[in-house]
Amino acid sequence: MTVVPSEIEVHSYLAEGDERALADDVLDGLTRPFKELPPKHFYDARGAELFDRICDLPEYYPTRTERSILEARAEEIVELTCAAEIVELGSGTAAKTRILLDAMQDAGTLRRYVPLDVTEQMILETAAALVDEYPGLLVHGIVGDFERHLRHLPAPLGPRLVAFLGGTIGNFTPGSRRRFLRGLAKAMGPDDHLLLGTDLVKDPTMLEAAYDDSQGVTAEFNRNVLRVVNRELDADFDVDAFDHVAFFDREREWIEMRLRASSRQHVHIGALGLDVEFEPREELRTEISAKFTIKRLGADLAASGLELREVLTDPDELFVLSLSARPGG
Ligand code: AVJ
Repeated sequence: MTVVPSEIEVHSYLAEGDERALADDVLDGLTRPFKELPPKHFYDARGAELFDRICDLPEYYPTRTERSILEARAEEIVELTCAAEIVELGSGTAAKTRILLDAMQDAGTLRRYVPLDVTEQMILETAAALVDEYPGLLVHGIVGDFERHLRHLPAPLGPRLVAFLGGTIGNFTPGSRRRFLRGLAKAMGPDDHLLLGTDLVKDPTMLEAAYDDSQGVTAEFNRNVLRVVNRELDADFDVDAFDHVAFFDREREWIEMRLRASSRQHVHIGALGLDVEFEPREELRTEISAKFTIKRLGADLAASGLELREVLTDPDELFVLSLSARPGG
């Protein structure tokens, strides 16, 4: 039996509805003329591990760049926000969060960490490690989906820093991005700040290399979504018959990842009683990862009821961490 220290509480809002969400997305996405699956289904245990490997790839600059900005500016972020707690959306292993927690501890403002993630095990392990590392820290974990469960955030213990790091905001299409940010703004109080990580528009060669690495880790990550569908929905995708495709769409300013059938494919999805056909070279879109200009970032935030207060970037302007808040707050 595991003993959970009293500083930790974890609430789960995911139930059987979870597999339903995959089933709905598969039914929706694979019966369209232009097939598509949302990227959130990449992240089973194997997908999360592959993503961790991506973050360490030489071509994948966002993770280390965001970390370097955090290291350089954490003290300033804490000073500007007076944050007593971090609410982290898609917290994962909280690797970069510790930089902020350290700065809050040094400033004497640190009270609580509120991680929100779909993986309960990850939240439990991270919570246990953090209460050891930060004496007196409270952890209120939420096992849920940041698109659906923001209303379950606990009442604040002080000024909140809502952290949405890594550039994950780029996975939203422009319309749903603003809807999401609007919901976030509504969940924030006048003393709260949003710390948002966004990848910037840059040389397409550099962008495309980051999503098509020489070791093929991203390709495996991409194909992993088919393994998830095979396992969870009793499907029979021939995973190796799909090639990894990644390109920068210059007009839409986003990276798009697709899986291309190398030959005609018939796929049966047992749990849905659904048969899907892929023509030779037909593509399935698996992810968009939007890249920003600072101007568009400000416009998206403003349209969502948030005011851009600080733009923190690296010397090469590859990535931005922005601080924003409700106007007047
Ligand atoms: C986790 C969404 C930020 O878009 O860069 C990495 C996911 N996909 N390589 C990104 C990803 C392919 C990543 N995010």
